[in-house]
This record gives sequence, structure tokens and C-alpha cells, in this order.
Amino acid sequence: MTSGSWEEFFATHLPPTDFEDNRSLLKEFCERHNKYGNKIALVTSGGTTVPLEHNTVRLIDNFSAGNRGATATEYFLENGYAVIFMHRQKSQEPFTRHFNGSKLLDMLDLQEQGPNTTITVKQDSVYVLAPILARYQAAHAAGALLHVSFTTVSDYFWLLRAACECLANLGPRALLFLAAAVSDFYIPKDRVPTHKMQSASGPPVIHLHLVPKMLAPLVNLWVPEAFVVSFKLETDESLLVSKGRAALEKYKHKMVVANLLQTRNQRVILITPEANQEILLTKEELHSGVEIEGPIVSEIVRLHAEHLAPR
Ligand code: 9Z3
Repeated sequence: MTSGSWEEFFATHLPPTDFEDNRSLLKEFCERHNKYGNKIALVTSGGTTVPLEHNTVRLIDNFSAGNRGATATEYFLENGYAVIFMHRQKSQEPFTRHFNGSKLLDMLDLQEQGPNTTITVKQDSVYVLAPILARYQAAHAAGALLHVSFTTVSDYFWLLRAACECLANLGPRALLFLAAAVSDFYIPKDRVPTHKMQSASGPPVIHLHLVPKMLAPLVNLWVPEAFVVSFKLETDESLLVSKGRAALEKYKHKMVVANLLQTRNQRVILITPEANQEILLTKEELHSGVEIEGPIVSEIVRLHAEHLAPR
């Protein structure tokens, strides 16, 4: 079964309630950085949901916690990019991702002295916290990082198109790093019940439709000059490179980063029109905290520079 068109999707799905606020933020951010000739990376991150009810109690979700996008955002900032971090609400975020769970509280010492109570950072945690805090503060002081968030697959598409409309003015200085895990299936709005489904009505039969492929209008119409990098996720090694290359040939963008669910933090293949380049971390690198997003972003930044100033 084929999917409906992307135009039909936008015509039949309303924008999210915070859409106009986010659009204004995107517009201001892009105009400001465009004025200074800066490069902007749009990083999409985390998984989209597919609600089963309008007043949503149940939904179809995705495994992605948004580590890839949150981590890559920090590396793009380090490389001098301004970053639009477009993420699933409550997924991982740049900088705070280092302090999940009780990590931050474990770094602190409490001296209870009534009104003179103080909290200090433990001496051996200062060297962990200080560089992260410094990079966080520098990014914010420079106005180099904008957060916008989505939840459903429909919210994601509305926000993605709005971000592209603002980025189009940057021409080739815009870079898209599309790491979000976007649902391939959804339930068209008019088939979603308003209220919580009742078990008394028996087991529901849920008929999913294919989501239109937004990469096609994105590459051809929304940001035709941008450096677009998409991601391909598979669970079967034998499909990984062929599916990644097929996507690159179909949409004719700049790169597909192919990764397997099981090894995504250790190995990726960067697929470009010219080559397949594997990035593989050794077990030692992985255990000592090396992040694969570092070399991924370095290579993308290098190719983007070539795209901007071809030799
Ligand atoms: C990815 O492949 C990302 O690398 C991950 C990151 C989602 C695996 P985590 O959040 O995981 O760090 O745990 N993203 C794209 C996944 C995707 O849905 N791609 C579509 C596909 O493979 C097309 S764009 O067909």
C-alpha cells in the first residue's frame, strides 16, 4: 500500500498548539545567525509518538532516547555551528545528558548549618563538571543553541518544515542532521477516536497507514541548497548498506549514516555518493568514554566545508 502525499498530510493534520511560538523562535534564531554569516546545524533527536486516542492515554512509541542527537549537538557547537536542537519532549538534551539519574546529586556535598547551609561540588567532581558547565555557558552566552520540541509524528513534521523554511535563507550554510527516529506508520487523524478506548468494546483492531516520505520535499523544495544528512537504522546487518545507499540514491542528498540498533554506539557507516566509510570504536575506546558522535560530526563538518568551498 502506498502512502498519501506530504501535501495531503499537512492539509489534514493541524499544527501543534505551540507551533506559532516555535516558529517565531526559529525565525529569530535563523535571521540572527544568517546576518553574521554563521553556519546552522538542525539536529533532530529522539523518537516520535503515534497517539491511539486524541485525548491520549495510549500511544505507539519508539525506543530512541535521543542520545545521538544530544551528543552530536555538543560536537557541532564545538565546531563553531549554531544549533537548532529539535527534540522529543523529555528526551536526552545536550549538556544535561551527562547528569542522568542521580549523577549530579552524587557530585555534591551538603554542609547543613541552618540559615548558613551551603552546597559545594566535591573536589573530584569539579574536573568533570567544570568543562561541561563552561561549554554550556559559552553556548548560551553566544545564543548559539535553540531548543524546540515535538511529541507526535505530526508535530515533528510541522516543526521540521517550519525549521526548513527558516533555514532556506542560509543556502548551503545550513546543515541538517536528521537523527530522530521518525515513525514510518501512523493513524490518519480522522481515524483516531476522541476518547480513551474501552476494553469493554473488545480488542481494538488498529489499522496503520504509511507516513509520507518527507525527505523528498525537504531535499528538493524546502532546503534545496542545504547539506542534508539522514540516518538509516536497521537490525539486520545484511540490509544495512544496501538500504542506506538506496536511500541516498533515491533522495539525492549528501550522506546517509547507517547504523545497526545493536551496535549504534560503536559502529556506523557513512554512505556518500563517493564511498562507504566505516567508523568503528575499539572496545577500549568505548569503555574509556569515547563517543562515536565525535568522529561522525568531524567528518560531516569536513565534507560540509568542502561543499561550501569546493576545491
Ligand atoms: C538513527 O538511526 C539514530 O542513530 C538512532 C539513535 C535512533 C539509532 P539513540 O537515540 O539512537 O542514540 O538511542 N536515527 C534514524 C532512525 C530512523 O528512523 N531512520 C529512518 C529509517 O531508518 C529513516 S530517516 O528508515
